[in-house]
Amino acid sequence: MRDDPRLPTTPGFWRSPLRGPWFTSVLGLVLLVGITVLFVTGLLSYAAYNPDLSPVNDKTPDKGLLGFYLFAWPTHPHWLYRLNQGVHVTLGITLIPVLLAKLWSVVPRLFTLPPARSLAHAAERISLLLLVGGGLFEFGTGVLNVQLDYVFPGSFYPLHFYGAWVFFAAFVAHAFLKLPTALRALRHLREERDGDSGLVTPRPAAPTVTRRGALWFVGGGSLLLFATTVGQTLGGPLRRTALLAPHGGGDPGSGPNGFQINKTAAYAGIDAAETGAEAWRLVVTGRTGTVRLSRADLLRLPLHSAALPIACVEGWSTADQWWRGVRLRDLAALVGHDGDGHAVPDVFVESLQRHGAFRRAALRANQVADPRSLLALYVNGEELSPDHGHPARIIVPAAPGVLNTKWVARLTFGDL
Ligand SMILES: Nc1nc2c(c(=O)[nH]1)N[C@H]1C(S)=C(S)[C@@H](COP(=O)(O)O)O[C@H]1N2
Ligand SMILES: [Mo]
Repeated sequence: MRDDPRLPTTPGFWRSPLRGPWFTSVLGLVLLVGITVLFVTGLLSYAAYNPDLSPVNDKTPDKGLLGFYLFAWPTHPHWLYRLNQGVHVTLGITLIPVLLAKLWSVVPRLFTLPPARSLAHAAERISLLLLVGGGLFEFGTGVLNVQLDYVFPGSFYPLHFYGAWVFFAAFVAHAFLKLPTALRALRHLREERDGDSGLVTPRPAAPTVTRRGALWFVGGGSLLLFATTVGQTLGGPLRRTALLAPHGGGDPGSGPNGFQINKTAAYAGIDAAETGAEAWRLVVTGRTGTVRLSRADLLRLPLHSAALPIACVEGWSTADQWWRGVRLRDLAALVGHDGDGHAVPDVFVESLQRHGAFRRAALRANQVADPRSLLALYVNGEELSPDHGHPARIIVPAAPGVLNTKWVARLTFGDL
């Protein structure tokens, strides 16, 4: 029974002559580098959300020690989040063929019998379960988030965050155990010495492609995904090549407001009646009380310009746009945070929107203090369009798009 080649638990069931330590090792080393970069850019992306600022940004209040590295996300250089997230999403998508090929190359071992030869072997197999499960989970939730427009709004963050720690812990253990074997396999480039890897089939079928050919095939798949994704983080005509990117590609229209829109005013339930000059007031609260400002009041304050991108967690971003509006720190000064022994504090931003995960956001003091952080009224010389947040939106250098709240109604300054 144990030798029946019709059963996947029998080594002879797996017949591809491609499988072997060399093939697995090449793919494994690519993933070692790639997944490490994914982990680092992922943690940085998480830090960029100000996840420790209550009451709204903190979607993972139980992170405990896992938030050890959180720091005040900087505002320089202004394209920092655009680069970080472009690398995270583009690289993640590009690595999918490599991940699948790697799993394919080791699949016979999934069926090895007996399931555990010893305690150490059992521990190793459990760690592999976390590795494969965690990997599929992280790539899966990432792709779903990018493609399906937040199928799990809000809960994506804790899922992808805690999943990343589980996955990466198993990944580090696996890399530690396997790196010597992988390097050895690469050094013996030609001779396929199986050792006890259990990867080489005892019953090879006739080859239809060489190992190198198979690697080119995987690499070609990665290249294709890269070429149809990367356009969403690049500006100009290349954006049209982002065939796989749901928001980043396509045609956002032309003119000053002609750049990507995440949620439209209609989607967010913003009624033109509440954004008109008659109805709309900005309510600003701080140390010395509350002031209510009409759009005309805002226009009498000093206006400043800044060239800044919108960079979404989904990986798409815009080139720099010219925003014009009132500095956040000037608004803070109106309510008693004037720098005169009263340092600029954090701010809690609320929009007119009544439902949705991104209707509110918290910004940190260093973001409020930056002279390029604006409550923008204009973009590229024109009033903001309804979809880009008319009558006023937040724009902060180097911050994730989700912190750039549109249709702002209320700013509350104070330490959060
Ligand atoms: N009120 C409100 N502001 C919001 C959002 C939202 O859904 N509601 N989406 C945010 C996200 S996730 C991004 S990426 C940017 C996109 O800005 P844009 O649509 O002007 O490109 O707006 C941010 N501001
Ligand atoms: Mo976003």
